[in-house]
Amino acid sequence: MTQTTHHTPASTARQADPFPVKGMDAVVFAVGNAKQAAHYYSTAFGMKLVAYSGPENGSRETASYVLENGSARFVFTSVIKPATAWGTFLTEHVAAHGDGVVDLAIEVPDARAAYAYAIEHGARSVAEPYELKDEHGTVVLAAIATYGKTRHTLVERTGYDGPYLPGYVAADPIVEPPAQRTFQAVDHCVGNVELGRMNEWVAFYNKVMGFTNMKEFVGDDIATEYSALMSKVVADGTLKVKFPINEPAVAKKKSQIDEYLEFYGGAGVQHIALNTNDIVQTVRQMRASGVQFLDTPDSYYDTLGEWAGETRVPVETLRELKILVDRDEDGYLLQIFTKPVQDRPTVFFELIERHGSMGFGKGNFKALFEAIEREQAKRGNL
Ligand code: TYF
Ligand code: FE
Repeated sequence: MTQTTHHTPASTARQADPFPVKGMDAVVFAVGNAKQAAHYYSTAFGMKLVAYSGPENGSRETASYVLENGSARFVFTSVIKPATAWGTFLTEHVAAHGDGVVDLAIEVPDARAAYAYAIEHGARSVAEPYELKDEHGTVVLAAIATYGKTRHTLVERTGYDGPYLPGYVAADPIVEPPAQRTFQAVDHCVGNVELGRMNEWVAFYNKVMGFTNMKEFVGDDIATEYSALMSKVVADGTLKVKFPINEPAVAKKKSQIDEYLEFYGGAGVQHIALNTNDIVQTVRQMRASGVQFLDTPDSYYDTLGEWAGETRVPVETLRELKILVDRDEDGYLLQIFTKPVQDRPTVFFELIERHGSMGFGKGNFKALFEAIEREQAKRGNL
């Protein structure tokens, strides 16, 4: 059911890494009300507010809240009164797309070099390299365009010791973060692109960032059978930054990707997957805080042991919390998906606990896509 592509060995990729990255720097969301979003991601997702930029510290155009959980960093920005092209962009973005991701920022050791490589290999410039300075040091930033209106800001922050970027001040947590961390890193960031454009965007990451294709993808056979989508994954040579790209497939039912494209108003970020070391505790906590997860039928758990084997979590606990399991030659993973986190059926989150497997849950695609289709049907979009 899955096919295998050639995967560049990590050692080869390291030797000649044309586009070294340190990891994800931040996922930046443009939202209608950043103050309330910061509250939700604090109380429901267990993140911690660490930095703020707004009128009180000289930013009269936008309010931005920076939340962290381990190395995962989310920034929520909303417009107070547009004054520059950035304020106009954000206003129009929220009007057209609802709450969504405007920037998958990547931390790089050398932003000027990364930007130059990307532009040389066909990237469209959004911002030429520039420096921001304050008493904590200097940050170099540059930005290139990706699918839809999404961008990748390239962030060079080595030696900078401020709470986020110059222009931000440290902020106290909104609530006391949970005693046990809910998640600690961004595992992967998924984009939905228009029908027929997946390979173009995969080629973009191959060329512009030297990313290679990971072996897991949804082929034509799966697409027409039940998934109604095609998917390929690109990653940097160290697998710290992983970007699956989906496109709709023509199948028996209306694709979940078509639903996203219709309601988002074009291509954009579909889901952000977050690494957790204790998915059971995290799901319990998030459910108790009101986060809604996709349902999984009991029949999934009735046959789970036969193919997934033993995991560190008893099947009855997985069944209770609707956590999914997948296993491959390298190990297993536990994962679960939230329902969309805004009124539009667009952006959602995944929690993933990896035990060796570097896959994305291909064994769950059928169960997962059926669960998504049940939600689509409730919304009248199937
Ligand atoms: O990131 C992935 O590939 C998995 C599976 O619409 C997935 O999380 C793929 C497509 C999709 C939802 C989940
Ligand atoms: Fe995922």
